[in-house]
Amino acid sequence: MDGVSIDSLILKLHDVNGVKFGEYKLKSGLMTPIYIDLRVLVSHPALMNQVASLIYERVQEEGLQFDSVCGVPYTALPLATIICSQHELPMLIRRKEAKDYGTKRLVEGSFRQGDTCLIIEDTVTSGTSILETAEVLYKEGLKVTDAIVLMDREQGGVEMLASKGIKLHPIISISQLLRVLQAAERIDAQTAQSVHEFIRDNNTFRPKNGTDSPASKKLCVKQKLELSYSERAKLPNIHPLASKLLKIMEEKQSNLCVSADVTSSEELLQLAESLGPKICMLKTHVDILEDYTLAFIQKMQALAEKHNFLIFEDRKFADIGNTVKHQYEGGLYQISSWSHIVNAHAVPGPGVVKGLSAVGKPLARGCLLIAQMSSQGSLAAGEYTKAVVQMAEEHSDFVIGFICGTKLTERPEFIHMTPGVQMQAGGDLLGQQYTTPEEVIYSKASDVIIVGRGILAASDRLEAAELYRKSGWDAYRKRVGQSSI
Ligand code: S5P
Repeated sequence: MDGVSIDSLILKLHDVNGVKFGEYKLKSGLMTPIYIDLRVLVSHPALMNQVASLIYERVQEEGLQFDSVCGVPYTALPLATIICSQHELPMLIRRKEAKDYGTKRLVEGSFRQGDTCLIIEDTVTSGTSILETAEVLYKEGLKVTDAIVLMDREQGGVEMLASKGIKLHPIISISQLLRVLQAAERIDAQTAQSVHEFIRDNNTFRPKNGTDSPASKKLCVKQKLELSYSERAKLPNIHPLASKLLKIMEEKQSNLCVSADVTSSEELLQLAESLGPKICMLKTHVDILEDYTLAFIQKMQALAEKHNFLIFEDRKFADIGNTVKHQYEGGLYQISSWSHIVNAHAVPGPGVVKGLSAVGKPLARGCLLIAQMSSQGSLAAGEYTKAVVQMAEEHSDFVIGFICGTKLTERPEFIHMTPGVQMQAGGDLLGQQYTTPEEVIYSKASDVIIVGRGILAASDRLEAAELYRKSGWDAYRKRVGQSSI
């Protein structure tokens, strides 16, 4: 499925009023700035066919195995019919109410106990409609492992269904929809922003940060409402590099990134060799090295391969797009040629991401935006942080996450990485502030701890790295409910 056909589909859905902006009241009474109503599709047969084809392409891309297909009544019912008819797939119909005569069946069509049924839906908010349909199918002895949805409002449906064992494959996300409509000047930046905010503030899956009581927090953990690193690695919209990182983390049981702030390349290589097995990522400040050479960086890359970690050059780009492009690609260090991940300040505006992306995207690199800083008096806070999150959402084809102190978005595709970590809270004389691995990963729900002097200043660096690895990993297991609390 190519981006062009999705983009054109989004514009057509907007043309036929399938997507509307304004003030609309939801069933729940909540006012929403965006209203998606795809019931209108039945009046546009060409569009209907295009949607059906995209859904079927997705089925093939994912290599889904199933015995029958069921559309969630009513909007997805004709979509399922078209797909099943065109590809000669057996279909099932779920009745909304059992008829009061005859067989009283809730599911029409032939099937065997233990058969797998693929669910098709037009729009997902919380995922409840899909779950209701799945529950009716379960009662008939059917299995449901996957569901495909045309439009995902990104309000927690993917996560909720994953927690119930159903993998949801969205074709269009609301962020993509907003991006395309804004690029085509169908909506302005303010409208896009208000929808982003609404989506962010109305996640149906988990109570908002700060408002949940300790008891409900505990409940969340116990019910395993949070996706594991490996579940997130398989999310349909995830950036390949974020997916790779999450897989490494799970495989090595490590959410530790060592900040290798040393000035000799020999020492850096020694660190990478000895701590390599303990870490998911090695962070460098290449410009503090006194003896940088091409041969050194090649050795570094070989060690990253050998020990399966990613390299993150903490360059903190912060200039106009054209300048950062050169800084990233050229000069003495040619960072883009060896660093899997770089980071950037959002202060110049989206141009900085566009400039870096022009170089990094073709190389399958990724970028972290600095949304918060660990240093005392940091100006990266409040509205600025919110704007950074929005910038990341609008460039999720290159931005894979954030440098931050706490989890900033419920979108599980984004990786949160936190510096300023030591076993004991405190700080240094130049404004650095430290939090513990437990606090960062468990309480603040970040994903990766970045540790420099906590390890570098230890008499036994390997032993210290193992302590941080274990502490970060235990906190993660506790968070996702893989250990007792
Ligand atoms: O807000 C930040 C962002 C970063 S990337 N605070 C930070 O400390 N960092 C970096 O993390 C910083 O440049 C340093 O390389 C590392 C923290 O090192 P430590 O020795 O204080 O753990």
